[in-house]
Amino acid sequence: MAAPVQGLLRIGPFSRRVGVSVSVLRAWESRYGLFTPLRTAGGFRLYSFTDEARAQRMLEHLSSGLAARESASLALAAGTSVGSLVRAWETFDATSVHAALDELLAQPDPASAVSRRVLPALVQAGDAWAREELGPARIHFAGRLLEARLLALGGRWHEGPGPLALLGCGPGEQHSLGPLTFALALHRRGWRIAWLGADTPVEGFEAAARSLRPDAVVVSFTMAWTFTRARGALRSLAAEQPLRLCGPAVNEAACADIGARRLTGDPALAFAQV
Ligand code: B12
Repeated sequence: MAAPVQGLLRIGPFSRRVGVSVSVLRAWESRYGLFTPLRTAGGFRLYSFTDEARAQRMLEHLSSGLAARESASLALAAGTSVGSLVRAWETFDATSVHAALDELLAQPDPASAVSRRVLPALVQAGDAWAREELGPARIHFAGRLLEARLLALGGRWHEGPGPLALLGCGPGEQHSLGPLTFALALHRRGWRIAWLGADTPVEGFEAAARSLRPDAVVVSFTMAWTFTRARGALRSLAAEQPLRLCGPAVNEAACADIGARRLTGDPALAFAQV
């Protein structure tokens, strides 16, 4: 029997969260095996983010006019590995995280799988976890394991004859998954990658660029304060190097002011912009 885990919901709150009555949820579970709740020592069922995602998919299929059985099998089939990934993040189960990522990343273009499937799940789960006591720990656990896997995929990305991109996160900035995904996609299109990682001083980019002479320098910012603080230094960097800025904190007007170009859209597809 599993002990109660913070962030899991009993059937009443779960029913309110997804907007479906308790009796209908029970029917979906017993007839179609739609949910896989944990059991408390006292025998209560506890529903997770994965169950919530399945309920949402079930509702979408039902509203598109499909029968319940068909909706349930589609809801179960779609996102099986993302569902198990989120469940594994929630329970700090590193073995299952790696198993789900093995499946998700085992394809010719892993950057696309990361961008379309893994990161949206992380953002959605992260925003939900942010309200919970265990939330920061889960975000760190999930984010750092994913970062390690993406870096492992880039193990030999410095090799090859192609143009060179120097990439990393700006000073104070730990959010590396967007630029890492971009770097993987760029490497797949023939670029070599020099990765400076999280929290890199602008002077670090400057010195590395003088030494490596890259064809593009890409700096990422997620939080407004890290970007605002770095703007002056970025202006000097842009005067010397082919600077591109990316991430949610960056906007067109600031890039124009700095003298840099902005990379936008899906990190797995933005290689066409360099
Ligand atoms: C994972 C995560 C972390 C991990 C990061 C691990 C890692 N190696 O990256 C860790 C645990 C380190 C972390 C720490 C913190 N985090 Co955090 N984190 C997240 C989370 C859950 C996901 C971020 C992510 O990777 N998203 C995936 C990217 C690709 O999506 P995106 O950022 O939305 O970017 C879009 C576009 O901008 C574009 N894009 C992004 N990068 C690039 C690159 C290129 C080249 C291109 C073309 C496009 C592009 O693609 C995306 C989709 O279109 C978000 C939740 C959220 N709602 O975003 C919070 C979030 C970003 N974190 C937040 C905060 C507050 C923090 C902390 C301050 C928390 C704390 N007190 O410790 C620290 C700050 C650390 C620091 N100094 O940077 C806030 C930021 C609020 C804000 N805007 O200021 C968020 C939004 C959570 C929230 N709802 O409050 N975090």
